[in-house]
Amino acid sequence: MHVDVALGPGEWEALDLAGRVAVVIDVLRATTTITTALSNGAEAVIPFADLDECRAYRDKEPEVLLGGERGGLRPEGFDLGNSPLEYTAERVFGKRIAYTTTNGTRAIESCRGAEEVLLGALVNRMATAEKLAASGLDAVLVCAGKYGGPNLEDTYCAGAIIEALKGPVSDTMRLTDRARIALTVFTGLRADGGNLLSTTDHGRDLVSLGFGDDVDYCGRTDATGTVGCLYSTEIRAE
Ligand code: 3SL
Repeated sequence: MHVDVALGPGEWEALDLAGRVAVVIDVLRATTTITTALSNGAEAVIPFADLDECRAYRDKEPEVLLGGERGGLRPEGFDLGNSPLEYTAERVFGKRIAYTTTNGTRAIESCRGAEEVLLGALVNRMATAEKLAASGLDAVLVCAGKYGGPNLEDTYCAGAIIEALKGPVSDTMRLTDRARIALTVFTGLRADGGNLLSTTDHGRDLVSLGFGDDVDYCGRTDATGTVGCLYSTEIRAE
């Protein structure tokens, strides 16, 4: 199994995704929030890179919830922001959610050429690795990053998923240099465990916006077995 990592948006365009599984990673907070919504029974999350397109979708389908953020905050007229803690079973069970964020939904959009697209985060790290191993396909872990470049939390999560993959496919796993960078970040920082996220650039921004509880939640490794998968235009639990 060949495993590559796109560390940030500058690397998305050159990716050859044909015949591969892409795993989108935006630990703070998009892929954690989508995973939480699905694990709390949301029927589907419909991702939009563009805010106006997301609103227009709800105009056509008034029963959907609108969720997401700009600048970390709930956009005007939205039902839900981007805090995973808002996506409780009471709010989302059985619902379809039209969802847009600054980086995460753009990263999902960039993976449409892949054979399969999974949504990975720390909260579903082991479950994501198991789905990857079961696919038998080569993998590209696509980090959302920040400010057009890499960030620590997504690189760390990519490394955590690769580490978890070692069990099932160690004999056949071939890592690119970028995948080895992610694994090295993970092995070097894993002792920091749950405290790591709050020390990152984006973690600090979220804490200063009052989302410290989100940052703690996003660091709960292997909290769920739910993995979102993109089916055409919708993300559903696999
Ligand atoms: O950019 C994104 O996709 C978001 O996850 C960013 S935030 O954590 O909601 O600020």
